[in-house]
Amino acid sequence: MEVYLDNNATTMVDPLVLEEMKPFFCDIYGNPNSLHKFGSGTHPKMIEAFHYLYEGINAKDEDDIIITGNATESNNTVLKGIWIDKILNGNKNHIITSEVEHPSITAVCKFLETQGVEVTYLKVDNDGILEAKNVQEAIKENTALVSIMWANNETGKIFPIKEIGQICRDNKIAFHTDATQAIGKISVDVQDCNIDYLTFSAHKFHGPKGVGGLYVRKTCELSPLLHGGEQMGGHRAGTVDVACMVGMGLAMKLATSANALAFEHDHVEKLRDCLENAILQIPETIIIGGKNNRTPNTTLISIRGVEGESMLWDLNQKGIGASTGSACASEDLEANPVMNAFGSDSELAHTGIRLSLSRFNTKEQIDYTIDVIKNAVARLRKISSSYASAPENHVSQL
Ligand code: 7TS
Repeated sequence: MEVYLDNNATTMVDPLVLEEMKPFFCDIYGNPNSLHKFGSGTHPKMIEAFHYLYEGINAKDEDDIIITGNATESNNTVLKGIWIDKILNGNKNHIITSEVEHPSITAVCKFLETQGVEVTYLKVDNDGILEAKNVQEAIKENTALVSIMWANNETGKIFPIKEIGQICRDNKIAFHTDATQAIGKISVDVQDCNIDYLTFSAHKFHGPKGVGGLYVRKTCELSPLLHGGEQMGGHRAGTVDVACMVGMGLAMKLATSANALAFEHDHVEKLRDCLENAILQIPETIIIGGKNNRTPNTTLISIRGVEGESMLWDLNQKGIGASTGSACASEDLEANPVMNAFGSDSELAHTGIRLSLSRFNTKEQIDYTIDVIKNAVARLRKISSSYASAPENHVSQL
């Protein structure tokens, strides 16, 4: 059996989305900026896609959504745009973010620090939660931007975005949230949460890879990252990938409808809990960050005595795809930085596996995965020198 449990890395394109995209490769291939009918033929579906994107995050008509290449580009656009507008050409010099953001935020912040920008990296507590009051306390006279993710990609922990949005609004500070892992899993509403900039990426919600979006509230215009033609009203030059944009629009509609979000809660979350509870029956297993306040599809579990990488190998042999954490950080075998941020000891940090589900997973797949994991734990603990040598583990616990 094949089981894909790495949906926080990327998702399968929904077959309906694929069908929607197909005509834009051969039949309706004009450049949307051309004046002839080949170009304008692309417009109705592009307008529809924009409509779905606006509706999906509850943007107002007068706000902007810029189509980008991915979440990484959206995040870079916000941070570097703010740097140009408010720091290089303004009188501010401080950015607030968290220490558990995706590298497309933290690596940009590290770069900006080399340019003289001051960055505060807020800590999360032992449950992986960031408190809104920490944002309030970090604000200074010269704070240009607060950038806090909506949901963490490793743990699924949801941050208090509405409260942070209110704090930023009260202090007249621009607020960006990376909602890459929130869209399609929980309700995302830019108006309700006072958001100025919001990042999303189609391939995380069953759309195609290579396309993302950046919501920009009216009155919060940014210098563009890419200068060139007048595409996207000059906010992001370069011919848009029409097929991908149209696919992203439908993917957003399918992922954010009331029915879809209910299904995440009623189906995906139940499968995740079933998987998680079965693993928790194995002694010395814990959910990193605990069970509260998470996206419905994600669990990050530590199994004592079992290296995350070894577990992944066993799972892969049995047709199951999972992760030790973010694929973006998995080339090196350093302990997972997000787990370190939680104050986990080093063993815990090396033993995490992230299982992230989607609406396409089934109960049969989860039952199969539970069996495979139980057998893998028994095997790997038996051959683990550190686990087997601990006197308390001499009696087999499985
Ligand atoms: N922001 C968050 C919160 C993410 O989880 C990711 C990808 C990105 C930005 C970057 O997205 P992209 O569209 O530019 O690729 N996260 C992961 C992950 O957790 N495992 O692999 C990729």
